[in-house]
Amino acid sequence: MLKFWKKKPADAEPSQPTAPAPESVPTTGFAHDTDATSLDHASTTLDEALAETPPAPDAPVEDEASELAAVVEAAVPAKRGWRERLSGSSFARGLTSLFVRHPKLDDDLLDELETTLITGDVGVEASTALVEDLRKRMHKREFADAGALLAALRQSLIAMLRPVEKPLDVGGLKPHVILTVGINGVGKTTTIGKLARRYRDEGRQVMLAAGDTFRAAAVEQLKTWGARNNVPVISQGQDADSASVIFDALQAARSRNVDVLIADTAGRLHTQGGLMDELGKIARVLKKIDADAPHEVLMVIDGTTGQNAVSQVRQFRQIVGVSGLVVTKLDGTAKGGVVFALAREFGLPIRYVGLGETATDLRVFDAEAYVDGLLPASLSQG
Ligand SMILES: Nc1nc2c(ncn2[C@@H]2O[C@H](COP(=O)(O)OP(=O)(O)O)[C@@H](O)[C@H]2O)c(=O)[nH]1
Ligand SMILES: [Mg+2]
Repeated sequence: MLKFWKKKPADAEPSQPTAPAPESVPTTGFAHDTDATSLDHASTTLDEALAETPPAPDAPVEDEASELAAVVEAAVPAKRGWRERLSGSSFARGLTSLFVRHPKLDDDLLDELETTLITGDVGVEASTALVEDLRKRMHKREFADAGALLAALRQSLIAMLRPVEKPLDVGGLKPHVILTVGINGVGKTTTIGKLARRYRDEGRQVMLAAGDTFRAAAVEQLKTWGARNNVPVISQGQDADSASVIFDALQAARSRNVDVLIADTAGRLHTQGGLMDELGKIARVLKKIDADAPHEVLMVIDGTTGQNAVSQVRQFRQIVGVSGLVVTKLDGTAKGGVVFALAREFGLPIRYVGLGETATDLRVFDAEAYVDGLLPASLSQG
C-alpha cells in the first residue's frame, strides 16, 4: 500500500548531496552519537528519526501528485532518457561516426567496429568474438547492407546483456538487507540515496546504516540523503566500528518493521587488507541476527573506470560474495563498454545504472534501452 510522507518541496533538493555547513553541525551531536554499541542507543536514534517522518494523510495535493508521478516513473521502466544520457559518451559517438564514415558493408567497417568496441572498454576477447561472428555472417551474405549489419550488432549486444538483466526484488523478506560495497568515489553513498528515494516512493519503509565510518564526511553525506528523503539513518560517531553500526541498524530495522535496510561501507581503509577484513566482519555479524543477511551485496562500479572495473569485482567477490552490480556515471563521458565486459566476465546481475547525480537518475538496468542509448538513433526509432 502506498504511503504518502511529508516531503520537502522538490526545488529544495540540490542536485548534489552536500554536507551541511560546518557551523550547522551541532557540537554535541557527535558526543551523543559516539556512545554507540547498545541497542538502546540505536532505538533512541531511531525514535528520533521516526518522529520526524510521520505519515501525512493530509499532505497537499501537489505532493501526492508528484509522489504518484515518481511511483509511476519507478514502476514503468522509463526507456525515455537513456539515449539523452548515453549518446554523449565517446563510445556512442564512436559507433555513430563509424557508420557515418562507412556506409558500405565491407571488412574495413568490421575492422573499425572492432577497434571502436575495444576502445569503448568492451574488452579485447568479447570485441573480437563479436566481430568475428558478424564477419562470418557477412561473408555468408546474411546482411544486405551496413544497416542490416547494425541491426545484427544491436541484437548481439543485447544478447550479451540479457543474462544480467535481473532486477533486484526487495519484497518478501523483511527487512531486506542490502550491503553496498565498492572502492572510494565510485558512487556508493549517492546510489544509496537514490535507492532510498526509489524504495520510499514505492511505499516501502526504508532505513539507512552509515557504515562508512572511515570519514566523518561520509556519515554526514548519508544523513543529508536521509533527511532529504525522510528516511532514518542509523549512525555512530566517527571511527566507530562499522560492523557495530550495521549490526545495531539491523536490530533497529527488525524492531521497527522496516522493509529495506541499506548499509553504506567504506571504500578505503588504512590498508586494503583492513577493508576486506571489515567487510568480512560486517557479513558475519549480520548473520548472527539473520542467517540469510545480507540478502544482497551490491557492488558499485564507476562506469568511467574501464577494464580496471573487472579486477575490482574479482577482488570484492572473493571477500564478500557480490550478488549484484550497479554501474554509475554512465552519463557524460563514460565509455560504457565496461558494462559488456562485466556481463561477459562475471554474469553477475546488473541491478541498476547511474545516469546522473540526482535522486531520480538511477535506472533499473534495461539491456535494450542501454544498447539503443549507445547505437546510432536511426535503428531503434525504426
Ligand atoms: N555524473 C554522475 N555522477 C555520479 C553518479 N553517481 C555518483 N556520482 C558522483 O560521484 C561522486 C562520488 O560519489 P559518492 O557517492 O560520494 O561515492 P562513494 O565514495 O562511493 O560513496 C559524487 O560527486 C557523486 O555525485 C552518476 O550516476 N553520474
Ligand atoms: Mg561514500
